[in-house]
Amino acid sequence: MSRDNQTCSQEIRSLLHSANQPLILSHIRPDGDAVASVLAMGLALQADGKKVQMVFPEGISAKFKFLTGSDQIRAQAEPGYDLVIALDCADKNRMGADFADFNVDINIDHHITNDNFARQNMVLPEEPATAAILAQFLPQWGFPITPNIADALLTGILTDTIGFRTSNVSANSLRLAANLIENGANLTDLYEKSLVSQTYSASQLWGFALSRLEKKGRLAWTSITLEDRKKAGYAGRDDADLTNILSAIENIDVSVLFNEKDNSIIKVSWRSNATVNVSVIAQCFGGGGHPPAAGAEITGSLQEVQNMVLEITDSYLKQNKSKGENDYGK
Ligand SMILES: [Mn+2]
Repeated sequence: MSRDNQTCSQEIRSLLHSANQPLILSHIRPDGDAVASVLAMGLALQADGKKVQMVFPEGISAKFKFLTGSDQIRAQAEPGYDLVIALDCADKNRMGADFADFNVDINIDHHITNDNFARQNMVLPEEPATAAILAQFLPQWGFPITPNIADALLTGILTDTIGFRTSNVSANSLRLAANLIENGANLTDLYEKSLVSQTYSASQLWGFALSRLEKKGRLAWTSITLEDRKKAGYAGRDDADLTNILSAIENIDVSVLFNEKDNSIIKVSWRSNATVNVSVIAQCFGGGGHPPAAGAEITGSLQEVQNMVLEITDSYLKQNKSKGENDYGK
């Protein structure tokens, strides 16, 4: 760890210990890592006797409600907090409209696009999940990993790495996971609940969306429409993990999912293999993310957004190919 990170880690440790009423936030449309990181930090600080607030303005997916502490999650912050912690959140706007102007004390994240918006910023883009950062540092900061905290952290790592299969998984990530299992996390149970099990309506939603699957060269895409959602009876606003299915198609470098929301907003999600950095494309559209997985929200009709995004993604792929190099780095 660099000297800067070491100093930052010590500052974070003392901020965490001197707080009495920490407020813990993450990003809008929370994924498994967001929920898991907030719960792990929340449970750790609670065990230390602090009055903790864990806030997600839109609530969390039913999928993660099996995690201990999820019943304490609230939609709004109550006054009285004395420390603001943002986890897995690349910038303040991603915290949601309610919190975008908050002064954040601690920012712990692994997004390469993080703009260091807090007083103390521990941003480690080489880590595959924010939960992996917490799994490393919570014990160093003096907060023991209980079985419930271990379950949360392993869920965060599992979901962000799609079951340890993203290219940023290292031997160290597996050692961290092994430690979590030794601390009481149940790998089989968490894997089933967070990655394998799907509702019937989610499976139907996949069917409707996959019936429109298309590809051009090494680019594949499809969409989820509002109509699909209605027909499938799918209540969630997310993509039912369809991106994980798209990213499994062979001989494809980049897959794109267009998810139609209300009010002419299209959520676009890019996934890539190790040769293309899709966070660069997402940033062109005001979004962000990681080299292998990025997203943006674009206003327009599904058709308009699809045409525009596919054109730019395709030309980026061609450019990437003609450069003959891999700017994904490692
Ligand atoms: Mn994450």
